[in-house]
Amino acid sequence: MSSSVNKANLCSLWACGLLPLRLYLAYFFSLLPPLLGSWGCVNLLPPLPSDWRGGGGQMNRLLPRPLTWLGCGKGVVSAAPSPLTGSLCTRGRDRPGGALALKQAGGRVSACSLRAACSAPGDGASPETAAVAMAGERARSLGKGSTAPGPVPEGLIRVYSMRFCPFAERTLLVLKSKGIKHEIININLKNKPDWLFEKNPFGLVPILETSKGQLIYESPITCEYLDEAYPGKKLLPADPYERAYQKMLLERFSKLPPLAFKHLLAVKNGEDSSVLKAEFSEKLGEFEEILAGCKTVFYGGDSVSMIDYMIWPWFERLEFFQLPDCLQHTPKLRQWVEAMKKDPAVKATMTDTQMLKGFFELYAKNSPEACDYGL
Ligand SMILES: N[C@@H](CCC(=O)N[C@@H](CS)C(=O)NCC(=O)O)C(=O)O
Repeated sequence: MSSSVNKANLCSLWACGLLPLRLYLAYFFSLLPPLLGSWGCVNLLPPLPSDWRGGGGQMNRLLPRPLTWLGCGKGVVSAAPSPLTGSLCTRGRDRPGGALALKQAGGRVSACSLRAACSAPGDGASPETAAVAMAGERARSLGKGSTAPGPVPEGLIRVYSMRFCPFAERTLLVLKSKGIKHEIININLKNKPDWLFEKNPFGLVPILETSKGQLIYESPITCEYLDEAYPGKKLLPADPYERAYQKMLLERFSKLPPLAFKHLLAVKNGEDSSVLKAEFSEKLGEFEEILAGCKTVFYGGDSVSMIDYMIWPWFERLEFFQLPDCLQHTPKLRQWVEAMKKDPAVKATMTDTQMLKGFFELYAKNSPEACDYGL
């Protein structure tokens, strides 16, 4: 053990080994508050390795090298497997904006933000919210003042996302459809971290980051990158004309999202939305005709391909955009929607309309809580 780990930290290190076990047991048996007291646990990335549960001794074995605690916003970092891929226990109540740095002896420094840290029991948080993931689909978003997450671990790709973003959903659909191992970092788009602009000069999500530090943004580009860089089922056709055709369809479709958004705003503001609705329906009619011409279930054949995923998030949101009856005169599109709903990647990324509405209520008010709605 490094000499720079003082006695107090050493104790915490051992204590922490017992905590994940306690946390998980407590979690399952709903006994979290009495068992944990003022301790909390932030689940950083993938699930704990099974031997984590063995307690302090085994936890030490999990650490490849001794770990030095360097600093933490509020609370005390006890221990973490490195490089930040397991569970991190902190003592006390971690407040958004806290940051910490962890250093492996002789290794690199990893920084991570406690913006998404746990709510300590007794904070009014339910036992279910006492453990909050920093990375993951349901992780709280990182905002201004947060530290940029450290390097992406080998074998993973990171996506900077926002839980309600239809553009980011495209990227997630491709990640899930191809079974690509990934981690999700949610971004607070109403209170953006400064470092977001270093990842994407437009300051938008989605963004992909590779373990080599490469950054890829703009949803169609992220999706094409994933399709090309990863093996398995190819979502874009191999034939150059078919590929170009899908891209032309996407270009045509790109007129629909702004219309849907304008329609939603008009309805929300009590304005006359009928012209916008008619325009949206007309464009949808073009997609009905195209599908009828394909004579297949999906736009690229009888299995889902890239163009289906690219346009799906807006069909999923028709009710949210207050446009559900737009499919009344488009039977082919209705069949397509039903077929899409059976796709595993689509099932895994669906968001409930009520959640979308709740998010948008806050988003429209520029609330910094919007992106974390429902967490
Ligand atoms: N053309 C971009 C659009 C992405 C986009 O607009 N993302 C929204 C979230 S749904 C965003 O980041 N908004 C932040 C902002 O507008 O400042 C793409 O396809 O990736």
